[in-house]
Amino acid sequence: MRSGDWKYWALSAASLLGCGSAWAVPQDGGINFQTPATETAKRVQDFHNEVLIIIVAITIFVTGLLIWVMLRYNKRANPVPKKFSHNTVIEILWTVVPVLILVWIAKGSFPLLYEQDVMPAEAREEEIVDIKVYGNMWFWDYTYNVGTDNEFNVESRMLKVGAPDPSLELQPARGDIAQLSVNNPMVAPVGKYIRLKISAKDVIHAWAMPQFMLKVDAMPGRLNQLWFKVDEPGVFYGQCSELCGKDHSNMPIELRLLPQAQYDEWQVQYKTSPEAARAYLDRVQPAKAAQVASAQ
Ligand SMILES: [Cu+2]
Repeated sequence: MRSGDWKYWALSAASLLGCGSAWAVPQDGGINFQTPATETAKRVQDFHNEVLIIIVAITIFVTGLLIWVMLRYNKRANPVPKKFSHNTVIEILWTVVPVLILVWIAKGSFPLLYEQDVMPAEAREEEIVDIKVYGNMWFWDYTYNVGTDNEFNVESRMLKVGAPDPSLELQPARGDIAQLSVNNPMVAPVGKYIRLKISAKDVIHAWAMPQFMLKVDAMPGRLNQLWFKVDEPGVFYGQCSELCGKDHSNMPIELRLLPQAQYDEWQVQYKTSPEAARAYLDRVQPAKAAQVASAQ
């Protein structure tokens, strides 16, 4: 899509108005959030919109005050200034009103932070899937079936044009997206509560998934937690969001959500070989088809 295109402007205007769109991947010229894919993400975006209104109102009010003071009380307009230096009423007001605004923002913000971290009480044990996420310089690795005999680890590395290793070659025909697609995507089942245990093996990274409005630092020596539940299969993209070194930009996150049966089969295939698992993923969920479907 080119910026001269009428569609570009129409869609930009639509996203400005908060209508959103069904895009699953970042788009050229996009300025709003990606479409929320979880209930939590919807609530976070709604909260963002509320806070935006408050910020705009405060900015207009303060700008208006400044202009009024500059025009009304400059040396020419007001040659003999008054000498008073206190006004109790106004001083109480400009303390209490901002405090009330901040309390109101905190009231909306803290429950959301808690919600992103702690799974809802209705999540039953058999609906919870734990995946360990580790940041490394400069790739992610994911551990599945943590603590069981079936535990295995998958390294997820960014695909590039002209990569020295052929398995890391970017294939746009397959639906690969530069800077976002990886060799071994993270895979999780739909309709389950996916609980992520996030840490790092060297420096601080951050696991971020815009469509879920989730982001948390991956800290060496510390375990952070996030969870999400999505009811439709799909392909989601995120990136490391903590400047972690020279190849920070080489740490995208590609997440494939599959129905449980396909998730189980992907695990079986991965035991055979990572290549077999990748081929299976491309067969059941071609990234290109997912992009086309979500752009409609
Ligand atoms: Cu990183």
